[in-house]
Amino acid sequence: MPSDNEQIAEIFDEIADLLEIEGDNPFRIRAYRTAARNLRALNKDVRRMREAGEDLTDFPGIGKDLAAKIEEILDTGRCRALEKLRRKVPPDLGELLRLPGIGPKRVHALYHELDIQNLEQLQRAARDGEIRELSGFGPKTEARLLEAVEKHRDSERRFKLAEAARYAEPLQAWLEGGKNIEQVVIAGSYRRAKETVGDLDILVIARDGRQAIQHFTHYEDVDTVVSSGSTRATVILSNGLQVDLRVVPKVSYGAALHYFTGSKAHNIAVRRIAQKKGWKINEYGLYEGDKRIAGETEASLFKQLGLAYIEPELRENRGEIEAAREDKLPKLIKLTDLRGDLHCHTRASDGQGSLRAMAEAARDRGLDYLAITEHSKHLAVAHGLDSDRLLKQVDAIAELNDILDGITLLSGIEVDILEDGSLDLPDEVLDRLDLVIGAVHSQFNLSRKQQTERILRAMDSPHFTLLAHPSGRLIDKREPYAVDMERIIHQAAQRGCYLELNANPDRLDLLDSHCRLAKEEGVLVSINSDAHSPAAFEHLRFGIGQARRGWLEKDDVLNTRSLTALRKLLKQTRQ
Ligand code: DGT
Ligand code: CA
Ligand code: CA
Repeated sequence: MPSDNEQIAEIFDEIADLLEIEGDNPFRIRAYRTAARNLRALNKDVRRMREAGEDLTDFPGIGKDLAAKIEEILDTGRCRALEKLRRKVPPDLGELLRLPGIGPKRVHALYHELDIQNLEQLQRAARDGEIRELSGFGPKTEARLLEAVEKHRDSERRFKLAEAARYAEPLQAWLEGGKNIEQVVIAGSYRRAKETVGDLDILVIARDGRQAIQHFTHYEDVDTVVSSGSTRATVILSNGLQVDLRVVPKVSYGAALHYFTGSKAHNIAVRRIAQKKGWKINEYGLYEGDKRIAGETEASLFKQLGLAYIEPELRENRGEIEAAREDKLPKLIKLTDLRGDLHCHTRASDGQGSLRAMAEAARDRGLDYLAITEHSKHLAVAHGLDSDRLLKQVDAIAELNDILDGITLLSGIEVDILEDGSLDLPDEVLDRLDLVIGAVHSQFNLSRKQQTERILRAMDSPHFTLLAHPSGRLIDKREPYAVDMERIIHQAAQRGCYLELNANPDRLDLLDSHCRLAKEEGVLVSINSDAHSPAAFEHLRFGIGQARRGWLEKDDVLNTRSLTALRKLLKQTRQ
């Protein structure tokens, strides 16, 4: 189906959904639905038909009003009527409509009588027995709704990037071992290094599509084959992760890779550029009329469109296209740019390795320095160190440094920032360390103002070097605490201290948008593993992915500096 038709059909469907929830005129709603269906059934491109001078109102079900909307979408890529509706209706209500057993009338009632705006609220209300009280619902409907919403939320489950990688990498290796399979790449949000992925989108170049699909569906970890054909298949792995695989021809490989890497917002913006030039872009290539003018590689596609090559992590339509046009894209940081790691734990607090084991593991990853930063005493559950234990560790580190080859250990601490913003250890002890990481581990529920003041006050300490996991969020588990991050970043610039990007896959904190803000303010970011075991230096690669999503370059990152340069910078933060 031509992609313009699909785009317009999607817009019309969404308008119909929103009108239904609003309780609009049923005839009007049906007109949008019918038009969407007809557009999908049509095997001609509306754009071409219009350019050929055909009258859109000649189609079945398209009146003057809808024809005008189609023209608006073709010309501008936008639809103002939809935008207006979206502003009026809470954004997640449309999801409720997609549940079995719930139509627009019911969404209307749930919204207007119980103020239910999304699946989570629906689930809670059903569990609390509130829904049976509504007229026209009753206990049976409530139970059915609860079951439907739970099932739906299960299938909507997202996987943390690291967990997806544990499944994706062996699968990729399996595919690469397949007969006649030339190339395998995982596209989608996985390639963009999003913090979580909904499913995996794999592209394969193969001489024989059917054979490649066979090989895929026979992977040992496949739990269910949802569909399988000659060029595409969808399966669910044993952990519930869905994998879509497509076999693409070599000449279309770049176009397909670009299309299925996304994001959708980026794709739409790129498509607009092609349209402005009078070209057409889809997953098979970039076309001028019927002639393919690019698409075998992503590079050829960008080049033809007048854009510099855009790294996948930047493809979110957050300014990367404008930057590519002006050749002002950042040269993104790479894993091999890291020279050290400034945050890890040993058995002395809640880690699992000895000092030496951690040092050697970091060295084996190619790092030149590693800061040992245990918890402080306030965090009793993690066996936080008091002054005595910490000073003993400082001595032990000095001794070990004398005999270690190929890596230097630094003495630090991950000190608790107490509720009033003071640090959990006395100044004269902190003074003995190479660096001090301040961390919020308690009182997550302070008001935004109190939380901000607390952190700002901690940063004022003369020994403060680096703010650990600045937002405090745990992906899927704990929302970021309320805090004025802009002010904290601004203050870090004034004060001359740094922010951590904690690479633990459950955290990935600094958030990508805040990385960009830090860069703009000139605040260096330290990408730290927060390793609690020798194997956990592996986390650094996920931190790099996050930093790249935040537009960071080598020079924006503190621990790309040589040990000598780092020591100088650490000294400067002391006041
Ligand atoms: P996910 O799986 O939710 O983590 O996110 P993605 O980005 O992997 O999304 P997915 O799996 O639905 O689709 C893969 C890519 O395919 C997406 O990034 C862009 C492209 N794509 C999917 N649907 C559309 C669409 O309706 N329009 C356009 N232009 N591109 C789409
Ligand atoms: Ca995906
Ligand atoms: Ca997908």
